[in-house]
Amino acid sequence: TKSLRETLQEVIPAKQEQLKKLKTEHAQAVVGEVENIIGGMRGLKAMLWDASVLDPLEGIRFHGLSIPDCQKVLPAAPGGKEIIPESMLWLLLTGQVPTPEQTRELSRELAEKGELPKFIEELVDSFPQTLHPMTQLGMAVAALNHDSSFQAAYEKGMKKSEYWTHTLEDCINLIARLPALAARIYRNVYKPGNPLPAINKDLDLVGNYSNLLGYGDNHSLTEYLRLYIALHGDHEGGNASAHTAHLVGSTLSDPYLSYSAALFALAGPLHGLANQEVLRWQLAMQKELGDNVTPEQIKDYLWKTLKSGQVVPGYGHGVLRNPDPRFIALQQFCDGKPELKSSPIIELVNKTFQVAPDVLKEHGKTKNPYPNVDATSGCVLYHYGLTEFKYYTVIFGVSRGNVDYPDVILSAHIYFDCSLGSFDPAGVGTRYVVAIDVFDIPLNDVVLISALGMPLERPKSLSLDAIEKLVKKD
Ligand code: NMX
Ligand code: MLT
Repeated sequence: TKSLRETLQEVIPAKQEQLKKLKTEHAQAVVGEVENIIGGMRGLKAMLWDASVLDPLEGIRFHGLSIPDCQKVLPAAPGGKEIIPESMLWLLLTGQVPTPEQTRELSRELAEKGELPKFIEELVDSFPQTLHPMTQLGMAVAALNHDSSFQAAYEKGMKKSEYWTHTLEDCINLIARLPALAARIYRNVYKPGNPLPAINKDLDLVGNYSNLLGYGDNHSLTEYLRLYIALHGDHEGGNASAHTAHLVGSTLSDPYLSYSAALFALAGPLHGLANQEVLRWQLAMQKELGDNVTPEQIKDYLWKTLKSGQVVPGYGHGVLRNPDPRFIALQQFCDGKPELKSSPIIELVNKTFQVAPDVLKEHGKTKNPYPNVDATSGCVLYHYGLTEFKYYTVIFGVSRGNVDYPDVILSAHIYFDCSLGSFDPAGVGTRYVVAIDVFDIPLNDVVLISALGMPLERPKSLSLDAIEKLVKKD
């Protein structure tokens, strides 16, 4: 059985070769035009991203596999049925489906490396309980770079060709420590004084996380968390948190710092924080309308939200133009469990889904009137009794750390001197050709962005294969 490192050792040279060829043979090839600099860069092809592609109608595919495909082929935890982040991580990094043995070996390695350094425990314990859990997570992750293998090797003058091995080591150590870190934050903020169990070396990553959170006996919730965390892992390269990590990683900041930066992008209400906002909004609706709400009442409530100038949380997307298949997968999980299907909060989510798209279409602003993953993800946690909704984005963050960021950071480090796109900041609003050989995407002036209320940045990424296909047409 090959380990993750051995598998990557085989996969990476081929990717490097593919990139080199692309650069040498097609450096001047035009891959698109910049049309929308003041529109949050929607559709701008400006990043290399190999692991996943987001189709507006079909949704996400991970190395070509849809969510139902992944549910068929990716190994689950022993005694479980749902996909787990370890098998998703393997697929995203290598493009290959791991065997159950390879998945178990990775779970074991993560469990063995899962303890937190003492100074991190002390740091987290010193945070005020009132500090938002996402702020705590981001700060503690940044501090974990005290032990960065990448940083230490860089100081000693490592060669570029060695970057990825140290990056991988940092990523594995970081992922391994996330359950203990995220659970400690939960314990300190919501259950102070409760003891934290030791990491069980025979459990998978989420099995341990659930246990540390105090829900280890709830098999159904643990399975939900496995699915949730595996599914949230990657959503191509342009989403706000992934491209933050990509940008920071490209400076050769180590993985801890890159992931920490990404977490702070995820903490915004238009991005990952939407899962807490959805629950807040649905509970307010429930409080105002009571039980047995009718579609007509929900419709009026939606209009009230829209007319007060707020967005309907959990609806709309920068790329998707159909219901998010991650939302569908979580709904299907609930459909298979009678107690979830009849849960008042899940029923309300379903009833809202029946009405909201037509209201949003009539409202006429959003390009996508359908639910995204956040429309249901937090509400299911609420049903299970995990009701502390300011914590929900931490779980989203654990997921992105598990799967997405290693890919971001590895790409950034492997392909560090790769050049993919440029535009002239003076040319706002005009059309610029994006050639493959220039590498200079200027940083926007953040003050200006907030002063003008410019939209969320969300460019489009392309895989190596897709770029190759595109430029070969020239
Ligand atoms: N409710 C009300 N108005 C909306 C909504 C919504 N759910 N979605 C978009 N709009 C408005 C948007 O504010 C914009 O208005 P204006 O012209 O006044 O600036 C207009 O519709 C056009 O926006 P779009 O091009 O459709 O959306 P965009 O790509 O700019 O933004 C989101 C995407 C996700 C930021 C946006 O749909 C939104 O704010 N949704 C609610 C928050 C949410 O659920 N975020 C979670 C996204 C998924 N995630 O996990 O990160
Ligand atoms: C994500 O999972 O990152 C969100 O759906 C937002 C996005 O893809 O832009």
